[in-house]
This record gives sequence, C-alpha cells and structure tokens, in this order.
Amino acid sequence: MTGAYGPLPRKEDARFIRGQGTFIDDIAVPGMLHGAILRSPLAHARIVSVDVTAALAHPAVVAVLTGDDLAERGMAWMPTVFGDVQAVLATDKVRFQGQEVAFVVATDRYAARDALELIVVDYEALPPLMDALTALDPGAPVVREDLPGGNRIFDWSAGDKAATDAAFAAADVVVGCDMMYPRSHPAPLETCGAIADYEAVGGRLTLTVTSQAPHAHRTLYAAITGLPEHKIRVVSPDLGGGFGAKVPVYPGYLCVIAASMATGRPVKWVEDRAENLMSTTFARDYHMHGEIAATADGEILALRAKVLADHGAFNAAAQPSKFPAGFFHIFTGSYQTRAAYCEVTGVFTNKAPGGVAYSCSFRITEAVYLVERLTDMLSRELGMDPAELRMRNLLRPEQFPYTTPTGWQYDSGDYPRALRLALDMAGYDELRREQAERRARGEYMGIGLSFFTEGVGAGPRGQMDILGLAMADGADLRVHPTGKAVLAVSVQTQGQGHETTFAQLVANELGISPDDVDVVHGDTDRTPFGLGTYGSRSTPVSGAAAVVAATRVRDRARVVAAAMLEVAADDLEWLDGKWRVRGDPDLGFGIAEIAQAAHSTLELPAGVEGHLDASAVYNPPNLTFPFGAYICVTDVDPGTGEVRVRRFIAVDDCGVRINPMIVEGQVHRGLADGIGIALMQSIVFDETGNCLSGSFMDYLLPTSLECPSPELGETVTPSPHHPVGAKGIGESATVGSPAAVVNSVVDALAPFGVVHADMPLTPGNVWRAIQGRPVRTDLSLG
Ligand code: MCN
Ligand code: CUN
Repeated sequence: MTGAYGPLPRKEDARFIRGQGTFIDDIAVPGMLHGAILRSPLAHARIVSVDVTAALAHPAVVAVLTGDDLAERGMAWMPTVFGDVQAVLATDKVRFQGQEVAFVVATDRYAARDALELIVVDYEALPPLMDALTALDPGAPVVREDLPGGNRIFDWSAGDKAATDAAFAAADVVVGCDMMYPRSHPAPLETCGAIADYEAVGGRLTLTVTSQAPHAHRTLYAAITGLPEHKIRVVSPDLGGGFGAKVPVYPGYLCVIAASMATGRPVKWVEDRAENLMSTTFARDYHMHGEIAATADGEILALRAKVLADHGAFNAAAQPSKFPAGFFHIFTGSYQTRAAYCEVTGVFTNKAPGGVAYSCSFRITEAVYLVERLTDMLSRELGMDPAELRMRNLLRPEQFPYTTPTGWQYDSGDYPRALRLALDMAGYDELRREQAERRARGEYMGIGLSFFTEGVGAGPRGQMDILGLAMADGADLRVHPTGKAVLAVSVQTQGQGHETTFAQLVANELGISPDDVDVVHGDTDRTPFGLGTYGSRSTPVSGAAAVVAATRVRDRARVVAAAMLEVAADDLEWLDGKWRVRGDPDLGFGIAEIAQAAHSTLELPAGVEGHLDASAVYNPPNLTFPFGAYICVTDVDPGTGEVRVRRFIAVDDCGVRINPMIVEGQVHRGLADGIGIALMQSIVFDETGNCLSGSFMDYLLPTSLECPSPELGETVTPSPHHPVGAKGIGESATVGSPAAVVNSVVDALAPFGVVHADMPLTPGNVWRAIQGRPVRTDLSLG
C-alpha cells in the first residue's frame, strides 16, 4: 500500500522559508562565552613553546587552553571515527596547516579572535610531506612518529589476484590508465560549530553540535571526557547541509567541552569558511591505476586497480572499521566481470585529515569513476559505441541477487531498462548524428555516459561497525489517544527532508495523514540509539526501523480493534487504512479510533497491555543497491578550454520512492555536486604546505549558470529485503555524475587524440589536454 507516498511538499520548509530554522549560530545560552581556535600557519613543525600570557591579559579573555591544559584533563588526543587518534590541540608537532593549537575563550567572539594574535608560538619548521606519491620513499618526512608504520597507514586488497591475472593474460584487449580523483570538500553552506554547557553539580554536559550522528558522537564524547554517557546530551539542531562534513568529531567540539568545564560557563565556537575548507573533513584524494581486460568483441573479462590513498595527517576516514578503503572494492560496478582484484595503500601526509566524506557512499564514488572511465577507454580502443559496450556487459535482471567477484551481493536491479530509458530520453542516436555534423564543422560536442551501482544503508551488524558500534538504528513510535503520532529516530537530517518522508513512512503503515506524524530527531535524550545519517543509510536503515515500529503499532491495534468489535483478531484484515472484519469491510476502525479505545476503559483480553506505542531496532540484512544511467552532453570551446554542460539526463532507480519530489531534489543536488567536482573543484596545496583553497574564490561551487536543468527519469526495482522496497538515493548523483561529465569532455576532445584528462576539467586543464600536455589537479600551478 502506498497511500501516504507521493510528492508531498516538505513539512520543514514552513520554518525554513520563513527564516525560522534554528541553526547552531542562532542559539544563545544565557551566560555564554565564545571561543576561537589558534591554528597552525605551517603544515609541519615542531612546537617549541606556546606563550599565552599576553592573550590571558586581554580584558575580554576568560581562559586560554593549550594542548598541555587538555593533557591534564586527559583530552589532548581524541579517537577519530576510524580509530586513529588525532590531537585536539597539538602538543608535540603540528601536522597540517590549520591544525588546532590553542583555544581562546572570551566574552565575545570578536575579542576571542583578536586575542588569538596575542598568543606566541615558537615553531621549528620541518619539511612537509605534501605529495602522497613520495610518502613511502626512504627519507620522506615522517608525519606520525607516534605510530610504528611510518607514513604507511594500511595495505589492503580484495578479490582474486591469480584469477584476475589469468583473465588479463587471456584477454584480446587490455586498456589501462593512471587517474587522480582530486581532493574535494563537501563545503556545506553552514560551517561546523558547537555549544558546550557543562553543569558541574549534576555532572551533566549538554553539547549542541552540528552532527549528522548525535548518538555516535555522544559515545565518543563519553570515551574522551570520561563522563558517563547517560550524563551527556547531544543535541543536533537544524543543519545547513552536511554532505558528510558533519559526521566526524572535530577538535573544536572537544575544545568547547573542555572550556565549559574549565570556566563553568557555556561556551560556543563556530568556525568560519576558511577554517571549514582547510580543517574539516575532505574527500577523495585517490591516486588510481586501473586496467580493464576484454575480448575483441567487447566482453569485459576482468578489472584490476592499484590505489594510493592520501588520508592526511590523521586517519579520520568516516567509514565502517573493517573497510580501510571503504567500499572501493565494489569497483566492478554494474558489469559482469569474471575476476577482479584491487590493492589500496593508505598513507599519511601533512594535509588535513579525513578521506571519505562528501556524498561518497564510502569510496564507491572513486570506484564508479574508475570503472566508468575505463569502460569508455575500452570502447575507444575497440571502436565500439560506449552505450553498446555497456549494454553488452550490464548485469541482466535474472542474475539478481548477484554476487560480485569481490564479494558484494547486489539485491535487485534491471540495468538494461535504465540505460535504455536514458538513451531514449537523450535521443542518443540523434545526438551522435549531431556530434558528427558538428565535428565536420570544427565544433566539439561531447556525449558522456556513466552507469553506476551504489551500496548504501550500512550495514549488516556482523560486518559493519564504527568504533565497535554496530550500524543498527532504533525507532520509537508513540501514538497518542487521539491517534496523532510521534516518531523518534536516531538519524539526523541535514536538508534531506526526513520530517516529511519519515512521517510518510509511518502514515502509510497506519493509514493516517503525514500531518498527524511528527518526527523527532537530533537529540540523544529524546531519541533511541543509532549510528546516524551518512552513506544514504537513513531510509534503508532508520526508515526500515520506523516501518517495523509502525507495523508493530498496527499489530497492537489489531488486538484492540478485535475487542472493540467483539471478534477474534484473526477475523480482522488491514484494508485501506483500517482493521476491518473479513467479509464485512464496512465494519472496522482506523488507528485514531483504535488509539482512543486503547487508552479508554474498554476491556481488553488478558495479557494485552493497551496503548499502541512500539519501538524497533533495525539490523539491515544487506546494503541496498540503487543504480542509475546518466548521460551528459557538453560543448567544449577548444580555444579557451571552456566546457558548457548543455544537457544532463539522469535515470535513477532507488527502489520504491517515498517522496518522488524529495528524491528528485536529491538528484538535482548530486548532479550539481558532480558537475562541480568534475569541472572546478580541488583542494590544493603549494609545496610548502599552504592550502590554496581556503575560500569560495578559490574552491568553486557550481551555480545555476554551470548546471543545466536536468532531465530526470526513473525506474523502480524494489529492494527485496527492505520492508517497503526502498533504497537510498542521497548520494547517487554525486557518485554517478562526475564520470559522465569527464567522459563527455574526453569524448568532445577525441578529435585531438585525448584519451583521458584528470579532474577538475577547468578551462586551463582542458586546454592543456588539447595541447597534449599533462593536466594538473594542482590548480595552484595555473
Ligand atoms: N527518499 C525517498 N525514497 C527513497 C529514498 C529516499 O523518498 N527510495 C528520501 C528520504 O526519505 C530522504 C531523502 O530522500 O528524505 C534522502 O534519503 P536517503 O537516501 O535515505 O539519504 P539520507 O537521508 O541518509 O541522507 C544522507 C545523504 C548523504 S550521505 C549525504 S552526504 C547528503 C545527502 O544525503 N547530504 C545532504 N543529501 C543531502 N541533501 C541535503 N539537502 N543536504 C545534505 O547535507
Ligand atoms: Cu560519504 S558523505 Mo554522506 O555519507 O554523509
């Protein structure tokens, strides 16, 4: 039944469009102080001394914290979400430009900022390690002498090496390429921040913080501060976008906690844009070598990849702990390959930590880019149309559930249908004709395809955890006597519309209106435990928990309805939103009437508790595997290297759509991300370690001028294991679209003999590619 599903306008917009949202910087607590962070100007240096005397003498300054002060509280280091440790305030060394060194607390924000300049830090500069490709060279600067492995974080592999090598040896055609997925940044409109309010008498800490995962945060704060977890309340208010940046715990959050403990007053810290771009979690930074093997008639036989992953100065990759390279080993994508093998080595460098987040599906972004670029190269090598090559190799509907050579089990899909629809919508044959005509006239038009499969909704509890916490999520559903419901969930929305879609999920099960369901989230005191929002897991996991809780409410309602109707519960069936007597459907009650009766003096059978409230914890049996077919049409000016995205056709399949309008909004957003990543974004450093991308003048965001109005299509292949057949959608378009854009630009440049060009395809880089010169992800080099 899908009565409450559909394109319902978002409930939360009533406050957002009136400017009545409550974001971190809207919140003021009585008596609140303001913090500012002193950050390292150097990428790599020993700290000789930190002198805060002059800053403390500033009339508005209440306290200054250094790493040594935190060490006294046992808070100088914190575990990262991936189980490394990261300095909260550096004591021994600074390891990236922008690293936190001291925290000033003052009566106002401006004074706190001013006082930063009064702190004197004596640094002894060390040579920085900025190029991951040299990290393992003998004699390379060592970033982490606190760890035994030198700059090597991990070596990891997946797949069957021998079978893959054999398939390559037997292949007619092998194509390979080095490609770089540049370091990018999620850049949410709202930066990160927190307000800590420690109440010493009761020993209670309230932390209001920009967090996509309030419960996981709370457990971490308990571990770091030593405060008992039940005395910590984490509140995540409205978030102005997260895109992954608000998953990790950042040093600033620990600084406000320590400062509130030290001063006995609430302390707020909100970072500025430069701090956000330089020091919060980045994404990608993958140096990849990929190879694809095929028969002469275009049957893909095998794939292999070797990756060097730059994780920055601390390993803070926000991903399940058994997967040091995330889900990169899904890199066989949507095709039937017999064998695959990949090796990933992670290294430390003197850059800000992070390494996954930005609508990434745990590195599936990089994997999709790799396989989709290789597929296009193969089609060029074979002289076979890229659509035809893909159609020939796509998994067939009858192959699902499908186990990939690296061990993923895809739940469901009809890939050829999605690709056919995209080709039809694009008018593919006509586009190719137009391209040929234009080429004859010296015009450079590109048509780029990509087909992606994602795995979202982490994860089965035996396989996926963060810091030992299994990735399961709870839902509590209360139904008041009048039949109005309140759903409390562990995930937190950052703009995805959960207050609407989660209400729809419950309303659909209970036969009531979504207006009658309020969604509570973002407050650990009011919601059940769960690991939070990332990896598009809210709908697959928390949404499933909500549905299970709602079906439990419905089951309870059945017993009450039977008592009301004086029939056996078995004689009732759920039909059109009511429990009705089988064979006499006019006789029945809806949830509102049953809720009232459940709270009344109606006599219930022995053992029946009354009240309809129910809860659930959902352990997903598998990920859900959404997929899509994208086509990007570009026009490239060979004189200036400028790329114009003319059309973007996107067919997405995320199973059953709860709110198609929200789903389309998610796709629009992700396509803009992908266009930005492919054409203009890269966080870059000079060789001395200066981050050159600390503002929106340097790190460019795509606007409506660069993004055409996308043409969206859908197919619906329900997930067989999700209670309502839904798969996640939140990251699909970010994951799937960069390859389509790059494939399109490279296709446009084919007459110049260009077979590959690394992102970002800025005018300068496109021009270089045309000239046959190496393109640079390092935009600093002009
Ligand atoms: N939805 C639906 N039907 C489906 C699948 C999803 O109606 N079959 C709805 C959902 O109920 C939800 C939205 O679409 O309202 C996204 O759902 P889902 O795919 O479950 O993703 P999450 O809610 O877990 O959101 C996380 C995902 C991630 S990981 C990033 S990063 C990202 C993204 O969502 N960050 C965003 N989209 C974002 N959108 C906004 N506006 N802001 C961000 O920071
Ligand atoms: Cu990887 S960015 Mo989202 O999963 O929060």
